[in-house]
Amino acid sequence: MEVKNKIILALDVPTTRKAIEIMDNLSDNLNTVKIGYPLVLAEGLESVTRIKEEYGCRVICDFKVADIPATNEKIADATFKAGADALIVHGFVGEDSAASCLETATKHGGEIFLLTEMSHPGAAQFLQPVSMDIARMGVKMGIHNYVGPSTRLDRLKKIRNIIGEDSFLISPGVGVQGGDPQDTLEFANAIIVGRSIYLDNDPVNALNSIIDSIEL
Ligand code: BMP
Repeated sequence: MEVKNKIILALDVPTTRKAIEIMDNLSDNLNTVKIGYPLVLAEGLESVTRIKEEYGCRVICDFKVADIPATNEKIADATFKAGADALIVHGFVGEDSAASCLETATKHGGEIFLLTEMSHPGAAQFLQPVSMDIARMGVKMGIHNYVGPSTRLDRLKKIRNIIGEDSFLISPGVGVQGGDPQDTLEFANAIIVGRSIYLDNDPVNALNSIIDSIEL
């Protein structure tokens, strides 16, 4: 797979203006960005539409959707109408809630990513005991895309084993949270990187360094 497809930029910046400034410099080396609450709560879903139109990249909306099915449907509908290609959905809320997002995504020709286990220390508190069950639920539902932690590679490996080689697994936690790009890509198809790139004094160089470390 082309290295461009292996890095997803988390655009957790406070303004569309800042997002555009970063993307003007980095978009040649990226195919996919992840946009979440930090940007959308500040600037609205128009920020998603704008980035999609301006750069034509794949946009994953990270709204970690975790509500009842009827509300999930509305959230997913608004997200795909804004131009998102994919939506990140929590699994712990159960099959009906995730199914609602999956159906809505399919209606729009979009996809969902099922979040299994998270990368932060607190994930061990409540989520970890059920994360492999969430992955199994996703497989049963026929979900193709998953999110799993780069900060616990033993767990990421287990998730990969459950979802199988043909599923698409993306992994946050690389860089500031401690995950390593190359090690993570042993199990994940792509890494998600935010602060290590957009907070760097030289984001172009930061992205290129990650690309080089992957290509080695
Ligand atoms: P950073 O590289 O700055 O740590 O950003 C990681 C990104 O991935 C953030 O957008 C964060 O919300 C998201 N994320 C995560 O870090 N861990 C998870 O388990 C799930 C996430 O979506």
